[in-house]
Amino acid sequence: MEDCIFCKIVAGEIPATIVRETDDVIAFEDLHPQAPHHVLVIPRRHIATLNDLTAEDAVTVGNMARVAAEVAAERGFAEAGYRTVMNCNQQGGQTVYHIHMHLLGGRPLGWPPG
Ligand code: IU
Repeated sequence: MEDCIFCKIVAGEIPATIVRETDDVIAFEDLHPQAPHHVLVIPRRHIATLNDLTAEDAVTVGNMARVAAEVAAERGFAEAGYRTVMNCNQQGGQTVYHIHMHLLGGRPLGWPPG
């Protein structure tokens, strides 16, 4: 997708602090962290929103969750706990239309979200 900022990160056309890469997923530091640890996990393939997922994306979405858990473990906050969030469309707070899993950790997180 030519105008997608996250596709450009996948392609290496714009910089990001990449923390993990697999065949189908990459993880990088969020530019505006909302917690001591705030990493975004995205599929390499452009998928605009959660509403666009098909059965063929199931393994990749599972891998996104697995990578998030691995980063949490590597950084030592898996046992303390953390949150993963995938926002969908305007009322869900989605601002970048390439699906991404937020991994937030390193502090207590309130509930419900705003
Ligand atoms: P959202 O769920 O679509 O609202 O999350 C988008 C996130 O992408 C948000 O936390 C931004 O800080 C983050 N981000 C980024 O890390 N790098 C970018 O170039 C852009 C957004 I644009």
